[in-house]
Amino acid sequence: MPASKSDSRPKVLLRRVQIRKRVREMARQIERDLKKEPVHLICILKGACIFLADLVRELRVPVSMDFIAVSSYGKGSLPSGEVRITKDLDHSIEGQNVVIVEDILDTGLTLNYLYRILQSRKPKSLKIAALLDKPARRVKEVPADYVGFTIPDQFVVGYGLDYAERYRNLPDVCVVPTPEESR
Ligand code: PRP
Ligand code: 7HP
Repeated sequence: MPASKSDSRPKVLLRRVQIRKRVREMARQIERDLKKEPVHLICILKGACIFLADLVRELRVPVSMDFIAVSSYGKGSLPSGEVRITKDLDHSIEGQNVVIVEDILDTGLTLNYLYRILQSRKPKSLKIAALLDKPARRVKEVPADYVGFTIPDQFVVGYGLDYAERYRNLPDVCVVPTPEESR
Protein backbone atom coordinates (compact mmCIF):
# COMPACT_ATOMS: atom_id res chain seq x y z
CA MET A 1 0.00 0.00 0.00
CA PRO A 2 1.51 3.38 -0.90
CA ALA A 3 2.30 5.61 2.10
CA SER A 4 -0.21 8.42 2.56
CA LYS A 5 1.06 11.99 2.49
CA SER A 6 0.60 12.25 6.23
CA ASP A 7 2.57 9.04 6.93
CA SER A 8 5.50 10.34 8.97
CA ARG A 9 7.10 6.98 9.80
CA PRO A 10 10.80 6.71 8.92
CA LYS A 11 11.44 4.65 5.77
CA VAL A 12 14.72 2.80 5.40
CA LEU A 13 17.16 4.27 2.89
CA LEU A 14 20.39 2.52 3.96
CA ARG A 15 20.34 -0.69 5.97
CA ARG A 16 22.69 -1.30 8.88
CA VAL A 17 24.53 -4.12 7.04
CA GLN A 18 25.16 -1.88 4.04
CA ILE A 19 26.46 0.85 6.36
CA ARG A 20 28.71 -1.58 8.23
CA LYS A 21 30.25 -2.82 4.97
CA ARG A 22 30.82 0.71 3.66
CA VAL A 23 32.34 1.96 6.93
CA ARG A 24 34.81 -0.96 6.78
CA GLU A 25 35.72 0.00 3.19
CA MET A 26 36.24 3.61 4.24
CA ALA A 27 38.54 2.49 7.06
CA ARG A 28 40.64 0.46 4.60
CA GLN A 29 40.86 3.51 2.32
CA ILE A 30 41.96 5.75 5.22
CA GLU A 31 44.59 3.20 6.32
CA ARG A 32 46.00 2.98 2.80
CA ASP A 33 46.36 6.77 2.60
CA LEU A 34 47.97 6.98 6.06
CA LYS A 35 50.66 4.41 5.24
CA LYS A 36 50.54 3.02 8.81
CA GLU A 37 50.94 6.43 10.50
CA PRO A 38 48.69 7.25 13.50
CA VAL A 39 45.48 9.15 12.85
CA HIS A 40 43.67 11.73 14.97
CA LEU A 41 39.93 11.67 14.38
CA ILE A 42 37.78 14.73 15.07
CA CYS A 43 34.12 13.98 15.58
CA ILE A 44 31.61 16.74 14.89
CA LEU A 45 28.99 16.46 17.61
CA LYS A 46 26.45 15.20 17.89
CA GLY A 47 25.40 13.45 14.72
CA ALA A 48 28.75 11.88 13.83
CA CYS A 49 29.21 10.03 17.14
CA ILE A 50 27.79 6.70 15.91
CA PHE A 51 29.81 6.82 12.68
CA LEU A 52 32.95 7.64 14.69
CA ALA A 53 32.33 4.74 17.08
CA ASP A 54 32.04 2.29 14.19
CA LEU A 55 34.89 3.78 12.15
CA VAL A 56 37.47 3.68 14.98
CA ARG A 57 36.72 0.03 15.57
CA GLU A 58 37.48 -0.76 11.94
CA LEU A 59 40.78 1.15 11.81
CA ARG A 60 43.95 -0.90 12.20
CA VAL A 61 46.35 2.00 12.83
CA PRO A 62 46.95 3.87 16.12
CA VAL A 63 43.95 6.13 16.68
CA SER A 64 43.27 9.10 18.94
CA MET A 65 40.13 11.19 18.94
CA ASP A 66 38.68 14.52 19.96
CA PHE A 67 35.29 16.20 19.73
CA ILE A 68 34.06 19.55 18.49
CA ALA A 69 30.57 21.04 18.44
CA VAL A 70 29.21 23.84 16.29
CA SER A 71 25.93 25.61 15.99
CA SER A 72 24.56 26.97 12.75
CA TYR A 73 22.09 29.75 12.39
CA GLY A 74 19.31 29.93 9.86
CA LYS A 75 19.22 26.17 9.25
CA GLY A 76 16.48 25.22 6.83
CA SER A 77 15.83 26.12 3.25
CA LEU A 78 17.73 29.41 3.42
CA PRO A 79 20.84 28.97 5.53
CA SER A 80 22.35 32.22 6.75
CA GLY A 81 25.79 30.70 6.57
CA GLU A 82 26.78 31.54 10.13
CA VAL A 83 28.59 28.80 12.01
CA ARG A 84 30.03 29.08 15.52
CA ILE A 85 32.11 26.69 17.64
CA THR A 86 30.23 25.85 20.85
CA LYS A 87 32.71 23.26 22.14
CA ASP A 88 36.29 23.40 20.95
CA LEU A 89 38.84 20.58 20.77
CA ASP A 90 40.60 19.55 23.97
CA HIS A 91 44.00 19.06 22.28
CA SER A 92 46.23 20.71 19.68
CA ILE A 93 46.23 19.11 16.23
CA GLU A 94 49.55 20.61 15.12
CA GLY A 95 51.66 18.10 13.20
CA GLN A 96 49.03 15.35 13.26
CA ASN A 97 47.28 13.42 10.53
CA VAL A 98 43.73 14.57 11.14
CA VAL A 99 40.50 13.18 9.73
CA ILE A 100 37.32 15.15 10.38
CA VAL A 101 34.47 12.70 10.90
CA GLU A 102 31.04 13.96 9.86
CA ASP A 103 27.69 12.24 9.48
CA ILE A 104 26.33 14.31 6.60
CA LEU A 105 27.64 16.86 4.14
CA ASP A 106 24.62 18.91 3.10
CA THR A 107 24.94 22.64 2.31
CA GLY A 108 28.63 22.34 3.19
CA LEU A 109 28.50 25.33 5.54
CA THR A 110 29.57 23.38 8.62
CA LEU A 111 32.49 21.56 7.02
CA ASN A 112 33.64 24.51 4.93
CA TYR A 113 33.93 26.55 8.12
CA LEU A 114 35.54 23.83 10.23
CA TYR A 115 37.99 22.80 7.52
CA ARG A 116 39.33 26.35 7.29
CA ILE A 117 39.59 26.72 11.09
CA LEU A 118 41.33 23.38 11.55
CA GLN A 119 43.68 23.90 8.60
CA SER A 120 44.88 27.12 10.29
CA ARG A 121 45.96 25.03 13.30
CA LYS A 122 48.71 23.41 11.20
CA PRO A 123 47.94 19.68 11.12
CA LYS A 124 50.36 17.50 9.12
CA SER A 125 47.41 16.49 6.94
CA LEU A 126 43.70 17.23 7.08
CA LYS A 127 41.05 15.04 5.48
CA ILE A 128 37.30 14.73 5.66
CA ALA A 129 35.28 11.53 6.06
CA ALA A 130 31.55 12.02 5.61
CA LEU A 131 29.21 9.07 5.82
CA LEU A 132 26.56 10.78 3.69
CA ASP A 133 26.79 13.37 0.95
CA LYS A 134 23.71 15.28 -0.24
CA PRO A 135 25.16 17.30 -3.16
CA ALA A 136 21.81 18.76 -4.28
CA ARG A 137 21.85 21.33 -1.47
CA ARG A 138 25.48 22.37 -1.62
CA VAL A 139 26.15 26.06 -1.03
CA LYS A 140 29.86 25.91 -0.12
CA GLU A 141 32.44 23.64 -1.73
CA VAL A 142 34.02 21.08 0.57
CA PRO A 143 36.95 18.78 -0.28
CA ALA A 144 35.51 15.49 1.04
CA ASP A 145 38.14 12.76 0.78
CA TYR A 146 36.04 9.81 1.95
CA VAL A 147 32.30 9.63 1.28
CA GLY A 148 30.17 6.68 2.34
CA PHE A 149 27.03 7.21 0.30
CA THR A 150 25.73 9.94 -1.99
CA ILE A 151 22.05 10.41 -1.24
CA PRO A 152 19.15 12.30 -2.86
CA ASP A 153 17.70 15.53 -1.49
CA GLN A 154 15.65 13.94 1.29
CA PHE A 155 15.77 14.51 5.04
CA VAL A 156 17.42 11.54 6.69
CA VAL A 157 17.57 10.33 10.28
CA GLY A 158 19.08 7.43 12.20
CA TYR A 159 22.66 6.23 12.74
CA GLY A 160 23.28 9.43 14.72
CA LEU A 161 21.22 11.81 12.57
CA ASP A 162 18.23 13.48 14.14
CA TYR A 163 15.06 15.32 13.39
CA ALA A 164 14.41 17.67 16.35
CA GLU A 165 16.70 15.41 18.45
CA ARG A 166 14.65 12.28 17.64
CA TYR A 167 15.65 9.11 15.80
CA ARG A 168 19.43 9.25 16.43
CA ASN A 169 19.25 5.70 17.79
CA LEU A 170 17.77 4.08 14.67
CA PRO A 171 20.35 1.58 13.37
CA ASP A 172 19.44 2.22 9.71
CA VAL A 173 19.54 5.55 7.86
CA CYS A 174 15.89 6.40 7.16
CA VAL A 175 13.94 9.12 5.38
CA VAL A 176 11.34 11.15 7.26
CA PRO A 177 9.09 13.75 5.66
CA THR A 178 9.79 17.21 7.07
CA PRO A 179 6.78 19.34 8.02
CA GLU A 180 7.19 21.33 4.77
CA GLU A 181 7.07 18.09 2.74
CA SER A 182 3.97 16.77 4.52
CA ARG A 183 1.96 19.92 3.86
C1 PRP B 1 23.99 18.47 10.97
C2 PRP B 1 24.96 17.39 10.59
C3 PRP B 1 26.15 18.14 10.07
C4 PRP B 1 25.53 19.39 9.49
C5 PRP B 1 25.54 19.29 8.01
O1 PRP B 1 24.33 18.92 12.24
O2 PRP B 1 25.26 16.56 11.70
O3 PRP B 1 27.03 18.49 11.12
O4 PRP B 1 24.19 19.48 10.00
O5 PRP B 1 24.88 20.36 7.44
P1 PRP B 1 25.52 21.42 6.45
O6 PRP B 1 26.41 20.69 5.47
O7 PRP B 1 24.29 21.99 5.79
O8 PRP B 1 26.26 22.42 7.26
P2 PRP B 1 23.32 19.68 13.22
O9 PRP B 1 23.62 21.15 13.17
O10 PRP B 1 21.92 19.27 12.89
O11 PRP B 1 23.77 19.15 14.62
P3 PRP B 1 23.78 17.67 15.22
O12 PRP B 1 24.90 16.91 14.55
O13 PRP B 1 24.03 17.88 16.67
O14 PRP B 1 22.44 17.05 14.93
C1 7HP C 1 21.49 18.24 8.46
C2 7HP C 1 20.74 17.09 8.64
N1 7HP C 1 20.39 16.41 9.76
C3 7HP C 1 19.65 15.31 9.57
N2 7HP C 1 19.22 14.88 8.37
C4 7HP C 1 19.55 15.54 7.25
O1 7HP C 1 19.12 15.11 6.06
C5 7HP C 1 20.33 16.70 7.38
N3 7HP C 1 20.83 17.59 6.48
N4 7HP C 1 21.53 18.52 7.16
